[in-house]
Amino acid sequence: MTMRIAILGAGPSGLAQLRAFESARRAGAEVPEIVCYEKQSDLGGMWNYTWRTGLDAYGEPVHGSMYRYLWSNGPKEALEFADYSFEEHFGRPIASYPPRAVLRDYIMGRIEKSGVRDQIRFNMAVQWVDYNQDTGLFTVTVRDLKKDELVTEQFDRVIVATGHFSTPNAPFFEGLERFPGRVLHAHDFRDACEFSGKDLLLVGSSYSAEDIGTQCYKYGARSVTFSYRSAPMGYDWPETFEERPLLLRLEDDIAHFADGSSRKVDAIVLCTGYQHHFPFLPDELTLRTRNRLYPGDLYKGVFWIDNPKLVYLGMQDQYYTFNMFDAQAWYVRDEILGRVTLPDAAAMRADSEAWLAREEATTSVEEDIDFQTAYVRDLLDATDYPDFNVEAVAALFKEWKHDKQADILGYRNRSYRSVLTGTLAPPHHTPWMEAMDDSLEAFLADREVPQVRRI
Ligand code: FAD
Ligand code: NA7
Repeated sequence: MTMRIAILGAGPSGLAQLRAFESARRAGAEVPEIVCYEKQSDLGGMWNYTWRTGLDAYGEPVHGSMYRYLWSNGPKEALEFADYSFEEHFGRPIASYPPRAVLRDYIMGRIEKSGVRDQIRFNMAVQWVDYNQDTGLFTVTVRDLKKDELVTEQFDRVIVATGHFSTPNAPFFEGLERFPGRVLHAHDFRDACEFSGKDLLLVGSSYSAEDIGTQCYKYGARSVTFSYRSAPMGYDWPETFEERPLLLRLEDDIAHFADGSSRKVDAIVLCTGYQHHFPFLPDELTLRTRNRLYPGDLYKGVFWIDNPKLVYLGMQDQYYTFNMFDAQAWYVRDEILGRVTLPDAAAMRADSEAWLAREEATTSVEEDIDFQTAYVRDLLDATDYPDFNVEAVAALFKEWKHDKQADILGYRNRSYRSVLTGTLAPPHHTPWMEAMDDSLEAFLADREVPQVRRI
């Protein structure tokens, strides 16, 4: 009987897995039967924008955490698929920091070209996965959302690619329940225009805080106060920004901070990160980790050591994204096709722990970038994924960090060189702070299309 594989999720990670098998099939390999379950009605994962928050049309938790006016927060040259350049997709060089719709178009382009869409079953939400020790098979139970029916199928392998930026980590602060303004987690943030003219408090000091803060400023917020738990971000912020230590409590609309200071705010966004959440997995198969570069219990960052027939893709905190998911997917494919053999459990655990220790020893962003670069390099060297100069991408990430530090509102105006094509990206027609329209059409136009500013 043909081996059967279930891929859970059709975001960039799940799509990377489909694409990896397809490339082997086209090269003449016999590949397993693959079923990819996706609860949304289209592929693209997080890159699909939805206006919905809370529950979707079928009562499932809304996956999307992306918002309107979201532009890539890293240069596109750092995430380029090694087998499909931006230049190939768009037919010409484009600027380094595209808005969400442009990146989604790029993801879709590779997939439509590879013809794997037929393997995806849309509107199918995975409810439960069981492993039977006796048969060595997984039973996957999925709700067909349109028919409102449960469907059960058996598989030899399960690949979890459901992402980890959808279930909010939402801490409580005393007085929050009586705060008179709007309180939301970044997961539910959709439109910066809502906060025009307002004094905003953002709790957190990482990517979401920084990006939602600068967005809100761009679209007219009166002031932005960040509250950090560990350390301030330390950018050269505009005058109406400030960074304060941890929020201790709220009294009505007055926020009190750990340094004894206070200020009145109109709305609060908890930019406090996400939980790895797998409600469809039994305890013994569930990955438990904080957001880190090397989650434990996984060999090569992907194989569940206690039962390597279960794989997790894309569960790392991410400098690298699309190209790292590809490197993982190609490696997983080769193990499934018998081209790579896994060592015994003790050796896998020792290897994983060595990586964990190495991650824990890093002391700077540069070392973190080097760490993830070494991880991607380790995977790349073992497969036929088109080799790309991952060390040159690491240099891009360091340049990006430097550019951000130098100019948090202007770093998206910079251009970087593709390590695939050697092309230096052209500048965008409009500085990011003035580019109010985030559509694909506006981005790809020769110049800014005038529009009314909606504030
Ligand atoms: P996801 O994209 O999250 O896809 C997971 C898929 O699994 C989804 O389609 C979901 O519907 C599906 N799924 C989940 N549960 C189930 C279930 N039970 N049954 C069936 N299907 C299910 N990365 C960048 O490279 N650049 C950026 O600028 C950038 N900005 C970001 C901004 C925000 C606000 C967020 C949240 C993330 C950002 N990222 C960015 C990271 C982004 O998450 C990755 O680029 C990428 O989307 C991760 O791919 P994934 O396939 O692992 O997960
Ligand atoms: P991150 O990068 O995981 O960061 C979470 C932030 O939330 C970080 O600054 C944490 O502080 C802070 N945090 C977490 N818990 C608390 C509590 N209890 N109190 C105060 N602050 C807290 O998540 P992001 O949402 O920023 O980014 C995730 C992805 O979304 C990323 O890929 C982006 O591109 C978009 P810490 O530093 O740990 O003290």
